[in-house]
Amino acid sequence: MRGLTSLIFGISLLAGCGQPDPPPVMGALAAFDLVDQDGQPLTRETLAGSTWVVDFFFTRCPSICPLMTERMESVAARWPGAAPKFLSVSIDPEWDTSQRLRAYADERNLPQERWRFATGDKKAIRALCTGTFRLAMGRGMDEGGDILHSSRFILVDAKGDIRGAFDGLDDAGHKALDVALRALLAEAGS
Ligand SMILES: [Cu+2]
Repeated sequence: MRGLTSLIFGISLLAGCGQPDPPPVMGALAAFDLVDQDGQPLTRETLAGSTWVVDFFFTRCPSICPLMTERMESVAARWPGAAPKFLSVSIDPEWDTSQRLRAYADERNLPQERWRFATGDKKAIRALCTGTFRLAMGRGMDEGGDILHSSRFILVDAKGDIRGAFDGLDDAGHKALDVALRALLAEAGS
């Protein structure tokens, strides 16, 4: 009886201690076939089993990408260890070969053991960006060398479900991302 009482007490304590609800499922990853900075295949299956923070960028971006990469690095610093993992997909794949992505990550000393960079067929990248993640992606480069893209960081869980989209350049976005990540990693038990 005392065991039951303490069990009930324990459950109500858990319910009251403010662990936020896990973020709702917003969609699921469709299959894709890309290549990473090491020239290795990167597919939906590569992502399975881990929680990922995903963004779209390009290495020669004259505007927000340098800051997005810095802010992504700050997420990695706030979440040291194995989880989450990070994926940055180039929207300029003709320029951003695996070698250029690797050089970009090397130059910035980014934690590549948990951060993948992806390139590949432009149509496949467009499908992933605008179809699966519902993010904007410009059709061409403007005279300033910029290509329209989103500053959002997308959260993908270990099952390949999309669990949130956060402004990667905004402090409030990062706070919300951290809350969602905490709930998601508790749910995943990792
Ligand atoms: Cu950019």
